[in-house]
Amino acid sequence: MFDKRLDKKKFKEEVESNLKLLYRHTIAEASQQELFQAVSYAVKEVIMDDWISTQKAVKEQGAKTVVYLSMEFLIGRALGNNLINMNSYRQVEDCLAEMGIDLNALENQEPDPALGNGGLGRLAACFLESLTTLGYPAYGCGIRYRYGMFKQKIENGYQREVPDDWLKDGYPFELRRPDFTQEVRFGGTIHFEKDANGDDCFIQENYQSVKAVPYEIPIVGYGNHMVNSLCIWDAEPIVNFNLDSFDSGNYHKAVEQENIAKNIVEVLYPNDNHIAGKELRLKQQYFFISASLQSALQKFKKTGASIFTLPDKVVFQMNDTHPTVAVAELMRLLLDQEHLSWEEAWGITTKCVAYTNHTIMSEALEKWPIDLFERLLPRVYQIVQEIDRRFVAEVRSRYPGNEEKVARMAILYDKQVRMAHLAIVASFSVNGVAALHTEILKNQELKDFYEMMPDKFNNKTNGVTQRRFLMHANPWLSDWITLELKTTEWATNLDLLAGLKALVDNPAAQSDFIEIKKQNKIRLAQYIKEHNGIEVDPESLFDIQVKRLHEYKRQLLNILHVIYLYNQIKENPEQEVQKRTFIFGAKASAGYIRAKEIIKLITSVAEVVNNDASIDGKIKVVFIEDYKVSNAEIIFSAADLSEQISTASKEASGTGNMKFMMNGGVTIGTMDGANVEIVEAVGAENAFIFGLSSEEVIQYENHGGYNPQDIYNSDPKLRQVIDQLVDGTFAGGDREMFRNIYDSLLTNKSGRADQYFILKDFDSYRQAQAAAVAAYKDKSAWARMAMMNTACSGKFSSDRTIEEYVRDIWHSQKIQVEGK
Ligand code: GL4
Repeated sequence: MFDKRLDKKKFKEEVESNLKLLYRHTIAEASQQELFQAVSYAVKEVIMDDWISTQKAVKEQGAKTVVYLSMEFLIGRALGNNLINMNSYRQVEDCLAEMGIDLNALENQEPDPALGNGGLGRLAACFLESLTTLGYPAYGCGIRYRYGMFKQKIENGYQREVPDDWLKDGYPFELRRPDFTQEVRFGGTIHFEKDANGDDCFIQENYQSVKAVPYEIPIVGYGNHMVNSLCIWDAEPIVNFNLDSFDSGNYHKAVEQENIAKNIVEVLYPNDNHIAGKELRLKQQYFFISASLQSALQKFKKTGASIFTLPDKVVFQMNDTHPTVAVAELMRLLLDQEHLSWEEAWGITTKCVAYTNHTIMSEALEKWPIDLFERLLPRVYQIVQEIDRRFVAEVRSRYPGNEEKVARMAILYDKQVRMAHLAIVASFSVNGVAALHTEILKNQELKDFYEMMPDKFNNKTNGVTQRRFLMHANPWLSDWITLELKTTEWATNLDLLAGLKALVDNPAAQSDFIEIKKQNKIRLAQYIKEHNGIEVDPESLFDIQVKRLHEYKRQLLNILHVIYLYNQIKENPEQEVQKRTFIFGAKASAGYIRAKEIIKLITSVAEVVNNDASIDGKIKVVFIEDYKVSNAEIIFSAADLSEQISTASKEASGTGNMKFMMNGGVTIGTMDGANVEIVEAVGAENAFIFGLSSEEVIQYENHGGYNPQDIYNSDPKLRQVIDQLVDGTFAGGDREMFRNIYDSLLTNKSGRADQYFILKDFDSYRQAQAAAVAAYKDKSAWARMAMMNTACSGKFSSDRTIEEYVRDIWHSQKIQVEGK
């Protein structure tokens, strides 16, 4: 239904007037970027009314607000999605076409706001969208990084990082809100003095401070006129850089302040599942947390309610440990500004904060050196000390004489602040992100805490928004679903997809489904041709692995298997084989050398395989440059096989697995993360499962690993593949290029040999691959399988996830917004 306010004539006039106002241009004179800006402002104009009425309704109805605290929000492009959620995509497309403007081309002008690394940041974005679609008052708090996730260029097969200057043309959807500026203080010294009333008053001196200025981005709900906000903080110097400084000799000071402020929000740390532990990162954390909490308290106090009712009105969800300093900052505000007693402040804080754990990777565990923490945040550190002192006393009284337990559980230990412990101690809820992950937290990683406080622990299996990853990403499939189900209601009730089960054996429906998949494969093939210059055959099986590059995600297992296939094809040139295209997309953290070596291996194998005329194009390998939210939408819809092959126990959940599933991609994967629940939903016969179980992996790990040499010696075909890493086959004769990868698999030069069980799982993966290819031969059986995946994906909507958070953790209420 066309949004009434999006009157065609008015919309056209608006676009023209925006062009004139912004650029002094007419449509004929405008560049595509200028048109994108003008159209976006016209759309924002409509959003604005709903934004205003939503904020009014939130105030009036006084419902409990969810504040999602996150260092990352990987929101992706907004124009297309806002139009989808306003139910106006097709109408605006037509309207623009009448003006000679191609909406799709304009969408491609939008920078991809990449304020996140991968799954964790994208989840935060899906959550805000679902919260809004479901009608809950909520907002996200994060950082307005000047440079987001770097852009990836592949040069000579290697990754090169290019800064992501996403703000260079101006971002039309954001709104600067200088009225809500906060001051954030770092460092200095602290002491107490008595104030005029004789109360203890806390004094901080010689500190550095910066101004935190919020920008708001509208989060548009689907078809409900509700608009929540993502609030991202920019840092500005307190002393404005002005010409007077020259005269007063303050020039240096002014420049210094400017630099301190600029530095804080300069760049997103490009690490996923890994902590760099840099001082600037702690500054970023405190900066956005202090600003967010000060601002939330101010908003609350304006209502005139007693501070003791804060937990009835707001809940702070901490997205991993990155925002955990919020625990101590909230205490600080309640103690020093509201003058509450420790017990009162702790009572409120522990009813307001909840924590989500997103990983068990040990290198991702945040621990800050105490001396750094204390120097940067002297008052906050005092508070953490007191929280620790009280908690340790509690552990001692609960487990008398068990000093080992105390050492394992303390917040301050070995000259470090353990952020996860602080988060767990203060939070009223601790959740994992998939059933298996939560069990591992309870029984392994966080066992001591689970035993002491079992009621806090709960699971919330991740989900993704079908508005972006189905409706926007796959319009052909979306239209077909609507046609078959005779309703668009699946847009807000994804369980309705189960209705498609009735069609999986229907030949006409199967051929529709196959045809839609083919169209999506053609679209991706065009993208690959344009961006990689490689021709791929849309009739071939598209086998896709897109996600961050990490050893535990095992892109290496995938490419080793490609090498194995290549060898087999070369040895048996006459044998009929299924034509396949192996597609990879992955960014490696800038400092993660092994990950970068694996990218080079993939691109090198691609080079050899794609240019070997003797295999007649039977397999092709493509590494898609710069994997990001916008091209992800094209990629998910085109997959036949979805590679979810992490070492069991390591992938907390995964969310790409869900995006593939919705779009009819069939999983080849291990029993890890949410794969377990995907298989449960779709049936083991509609997925290809292989490899060690998480229990087996954990068993091996607890006993020092296993010996990959045994496998290397007993499997000649696998040995050939491994040897090819160091015989120059894929390195133009260079025997050293992939030596480190080779060593990591066979020796324990740097850590345990084959730490991620690649050799151990290879044979089982090879069999699963063979089974998948055999199944693909039967087009009808494959279509059935793919359709079953879409039909059973209802559970993996982030709407379901959010309803569970609301039911078990947040207890917030929906609000009504009047759509005009
Ligand atoms: C992650 C997990 O690695 C990933 O499995 C999960 O789906 C995601 C969202 O919960 O969180 N944790 C970190 S750290 N980065 C992720 O993507």
